[in-house]
Amino acid sequence: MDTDNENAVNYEIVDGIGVITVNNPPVNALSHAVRGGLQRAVAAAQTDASKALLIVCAGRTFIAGADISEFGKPMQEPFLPQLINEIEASGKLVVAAIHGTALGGGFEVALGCHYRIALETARVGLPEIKLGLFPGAGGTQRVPRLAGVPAAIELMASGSPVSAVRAAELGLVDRVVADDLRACALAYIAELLDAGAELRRASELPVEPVNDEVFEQAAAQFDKRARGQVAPHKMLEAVRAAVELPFVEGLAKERTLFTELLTGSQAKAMRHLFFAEREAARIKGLAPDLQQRTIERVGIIGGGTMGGGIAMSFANAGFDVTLLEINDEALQRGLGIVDRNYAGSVKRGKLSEEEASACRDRIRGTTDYGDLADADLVIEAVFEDPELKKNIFRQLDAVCKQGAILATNTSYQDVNAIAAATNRPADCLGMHFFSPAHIMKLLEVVRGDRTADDVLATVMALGKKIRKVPVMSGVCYGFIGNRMLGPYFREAQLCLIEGATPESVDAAIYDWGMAMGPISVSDLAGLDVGYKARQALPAEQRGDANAYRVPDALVEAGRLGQKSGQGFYRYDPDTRQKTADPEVQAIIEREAAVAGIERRAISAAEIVDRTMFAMINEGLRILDEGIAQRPGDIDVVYVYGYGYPAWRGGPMHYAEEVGLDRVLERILEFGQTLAVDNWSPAPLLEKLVAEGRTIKEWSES
Ligand code: 3H9
Repeated sequence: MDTDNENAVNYEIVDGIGVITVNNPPVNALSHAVRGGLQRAVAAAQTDASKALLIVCAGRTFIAGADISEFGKPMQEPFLPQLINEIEASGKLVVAAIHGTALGGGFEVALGCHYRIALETARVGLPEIKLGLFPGAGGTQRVPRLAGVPAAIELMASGSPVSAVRAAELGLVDRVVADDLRACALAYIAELLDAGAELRRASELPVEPVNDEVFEQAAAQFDKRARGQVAPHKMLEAVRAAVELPFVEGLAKERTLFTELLTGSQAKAMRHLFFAEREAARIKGLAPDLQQRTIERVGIIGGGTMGGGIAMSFANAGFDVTLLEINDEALQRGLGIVDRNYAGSVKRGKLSEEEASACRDRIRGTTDYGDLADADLVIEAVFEDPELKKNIFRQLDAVCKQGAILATNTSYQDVNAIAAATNRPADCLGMHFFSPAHIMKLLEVVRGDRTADDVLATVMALGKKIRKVPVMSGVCYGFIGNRMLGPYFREAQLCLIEGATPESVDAAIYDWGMAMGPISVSDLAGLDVGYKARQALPAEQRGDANAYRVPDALVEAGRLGQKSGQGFYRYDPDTRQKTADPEVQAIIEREAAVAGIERRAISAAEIVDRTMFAMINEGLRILDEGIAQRPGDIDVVYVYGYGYPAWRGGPMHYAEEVGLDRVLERILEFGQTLAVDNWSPAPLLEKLVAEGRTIKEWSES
């Protein structure tokens, strides 16, 4: 984005109306140049021949917000709240004409105008919460005056944009038109002038009083939905100020709170993720003009939970899907799961009945590989048996048309070996979805040694089309995400056998911000999964025995996790509510005694440092080996696939925040003090600490 774009704002008088056009591609963000241009145009219009003003945008969208890349740097005048006050104070009528998305500060500019007209395809919203902020240019004061306090809280807390029609219902948009926005806006202005319409300033409207409960309920919800985040609570404080204080004082309060957030660590972390997510979509070294393959028909092999979820992701995005199972019984079972999932989406209000049935109709079942002959992409999603996967790829090689992309959804297997089972390894790669696949956003795209560039580019772009967040990984055991999970789980288990309890390990990690503690995650995934995987390995490849002694003993006692009603915890068969189980405590103590471990008190801080730093250490190896392209890619993987708290920015960002020297110091300490030394520091960590460089600096050099 060109922050010094001198032509970012154009002003001309057209048929007596001063038309201010913002033109700052790609999304018309409110850079310094845009703010300055708007200010000059509005000021000029006060004394020129114009009768009224129109603010409109060139390109694909209305202003999409403040320029996020300016955050964290010294702000230059004019500041946005001041500019918006000047727009609102205009002595001549000002109308905003909205197309695309009017977001954040962009929507706040529109709210500073006296009236708003929008295309019916437009969306408006206040997404600042996703950046660890809340609207900081009058949004918290003007929206409650226009739409009422409950609607304002909902809009700002969700961060999700609403349609122009919904915005009109809420009183945030005054007119919605089907097309020809500029002409309609000019006609609307003429109408308003003819009618002698008042200069309706949102700041002058009263706020409808609300019961205190509205704030209390919202705060209670944030404690659940946005656990650990400060911005939602600060937003409530600002809205409360709108209710209790005159506009000018409310605005000042908003500014103070907003500035606190802007300079805080949570907003920094979430800003990092905003840019990391967009960067992750780019593959270094690919030709920019690479021709992508056309993907319209998709085949999925395996109608289990994973295959069904993947099929839904494609069907929901408008693709034709053929789901293949080994026999009719398995196929009907798989399609049954899909039906139930769609019913669930309708029940939760995610899809209407009609939408769900249209999506479902795009999925057809088959037991015949011949039906995949025309598929542009086939994704294998059967269970983790390397021979079975290779066999499937051989069959696909025989039936699929030339140019079709063949993908495996494996979580751990060697993608190169699977690709080598075909005569077309260049067309093969990994597409690792996360369960439940129709909901989870992450897609690890695994590049095999021989994967063709256009195949990779096609699948990365496809990931976006099916509304996932695609991140590329090289081939290694577990790719980026699951490979880093190994040391994380190891340390969680070691803390357990050395003295913690399932509850204390889970509580430490959950309170730190992860969506779920690692012990509960193991129960959810099924303890037999890891057990079988270990059994298949020779003893010397299974790692530190103390890290799996307890789960092995649980499996051998028939405790497989949630699915058998008991694992590390006991689960209520109806509610799935978990409770601690003294039997498990006895097993832990017995196994510790067998291993000769003297149990001791383990603090929450130790649990957090051991699990998190073990994960970071592995992340640094992954970077060094080139498995991940950048540290930000790893962060995106963890936030979108593993319930890592966005407000901590991901494991690599967290490492930088803690300080790499501190991470190294703790790792060395653990290596010296813990019974088994699992703690050799990643060479990259030692190198960066020695050189006094950050991971980001290294990655960008
Ligand atoms: C705010 O407004 C605070 C105020 O309340 C108070 C201030 C005092 N700034 O997403 P895309 C870049 S906070 C800078 O791929 P799409 C983006 O990095 C802001 N850059 O496109 C990318 O660059 P590149 C509140 C931005 O079509 C390119 O534009 N607003 C900004 O999929 C294309 O982006 C938001 O949070 C920005 N604001 O989606 C809106 N926005 O090509 C954030 C985008 O180099 N933006 N870029 O990677 C979005 O949600 C989406 O970009 C949007 C378009 C829906 C607009």
